[in-house]
Amino acid sequence: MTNQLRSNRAYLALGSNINAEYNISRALTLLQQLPNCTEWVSSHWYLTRPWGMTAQANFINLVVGVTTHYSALELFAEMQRIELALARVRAEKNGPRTIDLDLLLFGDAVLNTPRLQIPHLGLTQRDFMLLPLLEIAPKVQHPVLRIPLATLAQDVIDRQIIRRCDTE
Ligand code: PH2
Ligand code: MG
Ligand code: MG
Repeated sequence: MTNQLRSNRAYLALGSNINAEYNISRALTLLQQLPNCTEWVSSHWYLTRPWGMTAQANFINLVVGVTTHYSALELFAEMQRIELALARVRAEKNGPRTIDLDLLLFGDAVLNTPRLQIPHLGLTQRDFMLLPLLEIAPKVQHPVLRIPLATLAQDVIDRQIIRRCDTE
């Protein structure tokens, strides 16, 4: 059930490497139409090398922040609905995708279910999640490790970011 009184600040990662500019714009429009969600902010868009399965097109990645009255599971369900609306077909693990919406942080929540893990398990290893997140939330702490994400960002070994896109 939606709790109308409590709100949380959540951070979502967006990624696409099929028709990326179009699909990311569509996803942002659909996200911003969600009820129970206000104060959207967006990082810049970043052109990134594929992580994991490397024989695929470069990605565009960014992170958005939102204040929401949804629970984490409710917000995640809405994100999955938007992925389906954008005709995401889950073919290969880490393979090409029209849109990927990942929930990085949800307030101070720590969640470990088969469907959803918060913080996102890739957050501390992926520069394309950490750097855009720090752009819009420079002081945010890791809810388990209780240290600033800015400190963790210094230790990221794999660097996927090629450059910031100058149009967005
Ligand atoms: N997402 C993946 C796998 N690899 N690589 C980049 N650069 N950006 C992504 O968003 C990405 C990826 C699985 O979700
Ligand atoms: Mg992902
Ligand atoms: Mg995903």
